[in-house]
Amino acid sequence: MKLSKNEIADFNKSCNQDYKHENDFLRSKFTKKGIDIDAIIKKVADFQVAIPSWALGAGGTRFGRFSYGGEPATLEQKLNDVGLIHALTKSAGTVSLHIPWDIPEDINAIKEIAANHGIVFDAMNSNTFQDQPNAEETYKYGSLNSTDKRAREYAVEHNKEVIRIGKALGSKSLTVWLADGASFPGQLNFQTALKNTEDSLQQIYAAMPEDWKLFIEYKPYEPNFYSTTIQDWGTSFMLANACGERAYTLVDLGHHLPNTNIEQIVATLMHKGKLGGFHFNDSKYGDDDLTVGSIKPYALFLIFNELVYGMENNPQNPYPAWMIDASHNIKDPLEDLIQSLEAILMAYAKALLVDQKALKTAQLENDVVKCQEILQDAYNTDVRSILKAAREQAGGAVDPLKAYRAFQVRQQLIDERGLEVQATGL
Ligand code: PSV
Ligand code: MN
Repeated sequence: MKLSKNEIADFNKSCNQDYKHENDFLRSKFTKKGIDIDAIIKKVADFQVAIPSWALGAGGTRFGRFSYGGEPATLEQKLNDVGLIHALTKSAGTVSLHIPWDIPEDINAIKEIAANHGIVFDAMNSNTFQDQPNAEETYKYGSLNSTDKRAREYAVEHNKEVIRIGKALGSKSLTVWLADGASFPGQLNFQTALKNTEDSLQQIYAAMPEDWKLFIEYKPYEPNFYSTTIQDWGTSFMLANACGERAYTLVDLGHHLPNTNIEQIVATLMHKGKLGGFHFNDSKYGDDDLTVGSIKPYALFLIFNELVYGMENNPQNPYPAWMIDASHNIKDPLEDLIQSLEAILMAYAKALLVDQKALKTAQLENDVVKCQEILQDAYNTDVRSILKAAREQAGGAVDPLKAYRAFQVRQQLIDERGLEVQATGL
C-alpha cells in the first residue's frame, strides 16, 4: 500500500487547526528573545532520521518473540513500510540496511523502490556477531578481535562486501558494531584483542571509497557480560583516530551504563570533530530497545542541547548520521517508529528554543539558578504545534499516528501480506 499526498492533505483538513494559533503564541513569546519560530519549523521539517531495516518487524527477547500481522517479509516490503512512515511524517527519508539480514537481490529494483518513496540509503551496517548458514569461519570467539587470523580475515572480507553493496546503493558510510569480547575473566588477552581489532578496522577503513565515512559503535556489555573490546566512547575514539580522519565514533543512547552523562560525551566528541553518528532509543535498566523518549525525555533534551550547540559551533564535526535503533516487542513497529520520530523531533525543537545568548551570559556570571531556568523554560514549552506545522509544510500528516490509524494501515498490510509472516533480521 502507498499513501498519496492528496489523501494525507485531505486528512489534514479534518484535523484540529488550533496548532496554528499555538504557533502564533510561540512566535510572540520567543521573538522577544530573538528566537525565530519559523526558522525552527524549517529546521524540524528538514531533520531526517534513518529507519533501520530490522526495526520494521516485531523484535523479541531470548524468551520469545510475538510476531506481528502484516510484517514485511522482504526488503522490498520493508522499504514500502519506510515509505509509509515517511509519507506520514516526512522525517524518515533515509534507511539503514543490515547485511546479511537484508541483502538486495536486484540492486536497481531496490533503488527504484526507494526513490519512489523519496528514500535514500544511509549508513550500511555489517554483522559479524552471528554465524550465517554455511559460514566458513565462526565468530563464536570474536570477529575483528579474534585470536584466529582466518576468522579476522573473514570478518574483514564481510565488511568489504557490505561496502560494495552500499556503494551500489549510493550509501556513503559503514557502521561497525562488534559483539567481540569475553564472557569470563582470563578468556581474552585484552591488549591482543584491542590490537587485532585496530588492525582489522584499519583494513576496513582502507577498503572504503574516498568519500565514505566509518562509524565505530561502542557498547559496554551484551552479548558478552565480562568485557567488550570496544566498550566505551574512549576506545571507539582511539580506534577512529588510529584509522584516519574519515573514521568517527558512533553513540548509541542505550549503550551506556546507568546514569552516564551522554550529553557530555556528545560535547567532547563534537569538540574534537569525531561524532559521526547517533542511534536513538531509550532504556530503563540495561536495555537499549525502548521507544525513544518513553523513559528519559529530559535526558534526550539535554543531549539535543549539546547536539544543537555542536552543529552550530563545531564546523570541524561533520553533520551526524541519525538512526533509530530499537526493537519493538509488543507495539505495532510502525506506530512505535512514528512515536520515536515524534520524540526525537520534540527534543530537537526544544533544544532549538534554548536561549543560547542568555545561557552564555548566565554561565559567565555563574548564575547557576538562571542557567537551569533557561534550559527548563525551553524544555517545558509545548512544541507539538511546531512539529505539526513542520510536517504540514513538508506534505506529511499533521498528526501521523492518528492518520496511521484512520487509514487502517496495519489492517491493509495484514490483508496484503497475511497474519503469519515473519520479518528477517532480529
Ligand atoms: C547493537 O546493540 C546495535 O546497537 C548495533 O547498532 C547493531 O547493529 C544493532 O544494535 C542491531 O542489532
Ligand atoms: Mn546501535
